[in-house]
Amino acid sequence: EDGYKLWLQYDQVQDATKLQAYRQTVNELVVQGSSPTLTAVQKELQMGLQGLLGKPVPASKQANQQNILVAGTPASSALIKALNLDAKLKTVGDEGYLLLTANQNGKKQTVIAANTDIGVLYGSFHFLRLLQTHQDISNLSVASAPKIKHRVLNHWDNLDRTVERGYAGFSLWDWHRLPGYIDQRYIDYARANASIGINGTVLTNVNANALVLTEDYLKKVAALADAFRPYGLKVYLTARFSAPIEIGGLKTADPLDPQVQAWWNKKSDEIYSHIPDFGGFLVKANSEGQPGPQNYGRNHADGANMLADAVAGKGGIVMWRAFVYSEDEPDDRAKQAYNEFKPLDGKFRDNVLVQVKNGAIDFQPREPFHPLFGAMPKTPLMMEFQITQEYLGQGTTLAYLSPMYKETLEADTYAEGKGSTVAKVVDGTLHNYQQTGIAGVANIGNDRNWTGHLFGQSNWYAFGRLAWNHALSSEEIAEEWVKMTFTNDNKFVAPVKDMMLTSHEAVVNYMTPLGLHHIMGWSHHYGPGPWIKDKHRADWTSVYYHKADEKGIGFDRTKSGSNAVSQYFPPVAKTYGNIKKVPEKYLLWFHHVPWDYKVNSGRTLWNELAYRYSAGVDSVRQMQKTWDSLQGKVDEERFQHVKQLLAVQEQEAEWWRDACLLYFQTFSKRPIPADLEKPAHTLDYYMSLDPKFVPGI
Ligand code: BDP
Repeated sequence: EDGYKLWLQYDQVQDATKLQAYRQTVNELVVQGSSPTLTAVQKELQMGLQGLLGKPVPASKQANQQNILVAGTPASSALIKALNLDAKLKTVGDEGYLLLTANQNGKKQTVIAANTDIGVLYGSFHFLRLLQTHQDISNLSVASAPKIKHRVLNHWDNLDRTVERGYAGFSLWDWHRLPGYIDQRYIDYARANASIGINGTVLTNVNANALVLTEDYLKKVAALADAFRPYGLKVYLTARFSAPIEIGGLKTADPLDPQVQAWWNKKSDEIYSHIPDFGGFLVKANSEGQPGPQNYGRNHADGANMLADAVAGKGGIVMWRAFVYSEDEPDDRAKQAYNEFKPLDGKFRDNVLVQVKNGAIDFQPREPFHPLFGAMPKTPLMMEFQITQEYLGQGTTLAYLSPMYKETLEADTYAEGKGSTVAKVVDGTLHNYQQTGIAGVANIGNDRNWTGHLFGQSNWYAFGRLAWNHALSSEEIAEEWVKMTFTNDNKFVAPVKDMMLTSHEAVVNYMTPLGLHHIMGWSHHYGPGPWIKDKHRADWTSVYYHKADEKGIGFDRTKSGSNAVSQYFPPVAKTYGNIKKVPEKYLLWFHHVPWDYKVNSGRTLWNELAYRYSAGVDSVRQMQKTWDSLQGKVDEERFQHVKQLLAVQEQEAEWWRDACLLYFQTFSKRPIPADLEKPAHTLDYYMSLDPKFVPGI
């Protein structure tokens, strides 16, 4: 097994009692009605059941037998209609579904019912998951609906198939062979997304290329959209703000210029003529060199609204990113997005969502939640998480990210008093947003196993599951994923789940403990580079963020420093701003702390730092031991893949620990505690390694 099948393995159920019960319950499959999505439903159920039950399940248009599985909508299926589910179906909306055990004309039925075909497909995947994870299906009563409307992957894929911050090969989109050639991968990609409820995909990099908006490319995009459509996956594109100049021959891209507006309107017509259900645009503007409305003295709302108007009549949306910070701005980078966007609250069209990264810097291994969440009650804010591990060890690191996502989602903004969690902002319940969305920067490439590191699949999976239902626990999600991907054998599931649940903290410990951030190698962000300084942008150096000196370490974001804490609502500002109250995990994010400051453990800050770095390494070694003990419980191919990568990760963890401690020691001038492992090399050695990883330097 090479991992291609992801969590949709559909291996035969090994538990004999369960197998027998499932076989009895599902004698026959009845999917009435016809549509591409219902065809996908039938195909998936037949394939899944054949695998799981170890025998084909006959499909029929009539209920001939006892113990049938019926899937459909009241509109497409007389059997579903006869169940009179209207009241229940009302509660699950356009994409939700019911899983029920029912009796009709004396025949026992297992029912997958929804208002729409896509709801039926989501329900079918849920049903299969129950079997994949050995749940009881004899008396089903499930109602499920997504909490967030737009659940979207962001591919940072370039048209030459390189992937920005991608560590799993090249882009899945084979532009050269499109539109004529539809790779089976596209279908399997759509299946995988549908299985976790992801309903949108932005095909192209936020650092955008206008070419994708030309006729030839639109035909290719349309072919992908056609392949994805039965699976409920809408296609979106990134819009390069200067496209009217680059491909339209105009002299300006000023959003208030009527010619520019007309160009986008026409472009939108053209796009929709190829892709009638086109989702809309994702835009990175006036950020890291991307053009935007500010080039013309306009603001983000002017830019977003122009594009929003172009797609509004066709049901499109604009996801306008709030990831902005300027090298000319002397203020703390962490404050800039808030300062720019907060005053624009209420100024955006109804079909604009402002897409905000989970934290105010940039996808660090750990960040406190972005202060914009809760601060824009009149503007739907959508969450942007990073699934690809840009700052998290990239392709060689096992880090299960659900705990990181949950940490942000569960954080309390106090925007409307206690309990105003980020999740409630994002799902729209706090401020009654009409549009809601969540995006994950994809970790998917054309590697055979999709994500490079096999465990990267769990992050794609977790993102989708949380996008559907952010109330799920990281543990539940891990358990599902392990069972579906590998086995239900609890001797495997329990230790692997534990390993996953501790893995993110392990990485935080050996990279950026106690609130440290952005100390990775210059530009590539792989490996330690706390010594990075004197570059053309201060806010891309490490010393800007850790501020280590003889006295201590950390970024003072309290009143005595940048006062970034003031952007949070008062209860949060008070907690984060108080060195005694701030959660220790954010200590150095908000405070410049003396080396001898006593932390919760009773140790000095310096010693604590040393212990944390070491603990991170120890955790990786523990993961190795756990994995080694599981040889034989998983196929050798996947076993060896993970084993080798864990060995690489151990070396990286040591590298991080040693490089960071030696470097910070030049300021702290204190010894590494005697009971800890000593660095293997000198600081000069580690500093000499770094640039070699950077092409062109
Ligand atoms: C940073 C990446 C950069 C992206 C940027 C973004 O380093 O490659 O273009 O974010 O999100 O994390 O736009």
